Amino acid sequence: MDFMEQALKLARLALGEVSPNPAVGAVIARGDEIVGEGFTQPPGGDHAEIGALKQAGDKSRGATMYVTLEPCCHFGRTPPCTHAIITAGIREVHIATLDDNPVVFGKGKAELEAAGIKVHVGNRREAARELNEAYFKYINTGLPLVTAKYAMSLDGKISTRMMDSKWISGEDSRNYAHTLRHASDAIMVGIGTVLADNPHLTARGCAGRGGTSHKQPLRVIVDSSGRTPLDSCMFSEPGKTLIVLGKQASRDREQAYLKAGADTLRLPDADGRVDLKALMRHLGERQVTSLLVEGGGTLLGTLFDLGLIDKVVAIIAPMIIGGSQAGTPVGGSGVEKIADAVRLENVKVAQYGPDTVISGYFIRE
Ligand code: AOF
Ligand code: ZN
Repeated sequence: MDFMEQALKLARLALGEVSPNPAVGAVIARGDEIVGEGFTQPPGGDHAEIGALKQAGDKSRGATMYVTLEPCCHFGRTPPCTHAIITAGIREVHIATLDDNPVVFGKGKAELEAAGIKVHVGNRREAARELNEAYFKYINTGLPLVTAKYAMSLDGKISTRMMDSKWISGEDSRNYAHTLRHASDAIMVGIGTVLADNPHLTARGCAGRGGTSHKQPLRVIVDSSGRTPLDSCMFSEPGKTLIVLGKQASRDREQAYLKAGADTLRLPDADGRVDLKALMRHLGERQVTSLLVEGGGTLLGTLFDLGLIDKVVAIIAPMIIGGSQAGTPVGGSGVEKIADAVRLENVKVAQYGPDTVISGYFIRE
């Protein structure tokens, strides 16, 4: 059995439940047998290693641990995992990747080695980095990982010329989109999408896969002039809504949003519209590590123009909508020459029912 693969599986159960902490999985093995398994619990709860050690009990002595992230060696909300591993008598530790958190980086490994434990780093490193890609971006920059997600027809339209967009993607890819929402700390849309679709912006059907929480992502609405209707669906959904306003939005409107239970933030740029760079910094300060942007074309266009998108998930449905007035996924100014287009890297293609999902990353230096 591939114990690190099993540890990665366990880590996936924690994804979406433990932010701003990374989702980690740990397996303790003796020979061919697994004697303990654990995954990160919501902040303040046990780290993955502690769960696995508790399950293994006395069987930890002389055993080998497989863990997807370098064990922590600091007192945070919980005591250091390194101490617990050493005390339990674990003899060997396999770590998929070091923890970029400066208080841990390399030091967790060194502490284990100093106690005479044999440490190996790098088994399934890429998978472990990808699993916690949002955590790594956040811990290194203080900013969330920003993913642009949209569903379009084969001819590149996100709606008809009459703004009808239900449903371009099929059921399977919509379910996949909900797992993306569940794994995200926040979901963002522009005011145009709120007015056109009156979206719920909740993660449905996949909450609490590993844990017991039914945490909803923060909903972020970019609404320069305060046009979000007060009877929008999302105000009666569980979870928080943040309405980000520009200069033109009236004080009365802002008060009305607060009364409806939303948070508001006034963040005008030089033109009085929402300063999206400042918004990313604000979300980082709020410990949002991952932001899923679901459109529309105006908001995604501005984010692409500003270079604020890290990752793209494009759902492509095999249908033709047509119409030169029909909406497209990315507006804004765009580039002038094909040579200036930013290309995606690490591109992956997956099939969900009739739809094809293409994802990839913008890697900036
Ligand atoms: C681990 N195992 O399962 C996780 C780790 O405040 P605390 O005590 O929960 O610590 C948070 C930090 O611990 C977090 O920033 C990251 O460096 C590490 N996360 N470490 O050994 C785990 N989730
Ligand atoms: Zn720990």
